[in-house]
Amino acid sequence: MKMTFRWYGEGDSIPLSYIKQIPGMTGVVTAVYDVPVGEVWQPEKIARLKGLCDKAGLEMEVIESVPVHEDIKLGLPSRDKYIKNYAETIENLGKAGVKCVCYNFMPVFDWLRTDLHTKAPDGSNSLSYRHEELMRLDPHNLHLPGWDESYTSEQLSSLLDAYGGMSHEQLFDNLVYFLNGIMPACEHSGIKMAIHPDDPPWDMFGLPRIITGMDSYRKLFEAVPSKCNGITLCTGSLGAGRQNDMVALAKALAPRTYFAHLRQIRFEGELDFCECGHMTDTGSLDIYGIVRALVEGGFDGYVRPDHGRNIWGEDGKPGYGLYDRALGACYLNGLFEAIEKEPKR
Ligand code: DNO
Repeated sequence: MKMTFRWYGEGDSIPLSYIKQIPGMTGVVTAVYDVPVGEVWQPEKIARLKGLCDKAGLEMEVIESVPVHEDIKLGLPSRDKYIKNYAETIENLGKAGVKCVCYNFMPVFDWLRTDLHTKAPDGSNSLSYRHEELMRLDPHNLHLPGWDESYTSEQLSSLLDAYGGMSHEQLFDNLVYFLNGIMPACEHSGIKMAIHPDDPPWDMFGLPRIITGMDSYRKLFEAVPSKCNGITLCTGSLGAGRQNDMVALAKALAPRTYFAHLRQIRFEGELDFCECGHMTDTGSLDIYGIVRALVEGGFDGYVRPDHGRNIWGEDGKPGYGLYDRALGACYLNGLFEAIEKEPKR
């Protein structure tokens, strides 16, 4: 296992030198942010980013994300051009030593929350989701921090129309078409793709979502058996679906899990949840059990602490402040060390 930390590039308020000071930190998970979605990431841009990481003594082996152009998800004729570009980006990343690429296949929107600063009694604040509030939001005017948006506000409405009536099967077929198109580049450059689950794992605003639980993964691996087709196990995303037994999922999926986003949530209603610190005792997911299941399942990928709270007066990017994620990394490192050092049972 390699512990990593998400870093939003030079625009991030958290310097690499601070990340390096977190015990056990091997590298950062980052991206080239100034290339429009769908265009090739040129070697110079990648090299610049890697140079900054090298200088800070941190590896850059995971990219989150190379965003997928909406035309690919929509299955438009123009997708072939974008798939070709994506494959070229993969080749360029492989040459720079990248080993794993995280991406998602959610139509239009990435992760969704209804409040970015829900206050806890201890004065900290975190992200939360209330389904009724979401239903009241206007999808035509929605942006959240950290999204890799491939559209402008003006394009959003026509994009929502373009998806009108798209079935889960169509979207899934478009995902398979995309993966088949890039697998040769992945195999050639030694890059493992790690699809991020839909967050939360249910349909939104009438848009289909297809990476929501065990059945999705069974279908996905059957359709694209290459070992370069793997997953990002995001406990907070999948775990928001109460039907998902996260410990069982972690165990079953460990060999195809190349990247793990480990975080805690607390259920507050059938579909409602609030994010909280990483420890098992603070929320509804068995983080200890999940880590144990990963280790016992043979997981040997990258881990990052996921969304943290804002604590100690920090006013960080929602979910991505320094302090609580650093605490999360230490907690997770402790769990991994303890479980990995147990004599084999
Ligand atoms: C949210 C993140 C997601 C993730 C993308 C991957 O905090 O986990 O935005 O980076 O879905 O493509």
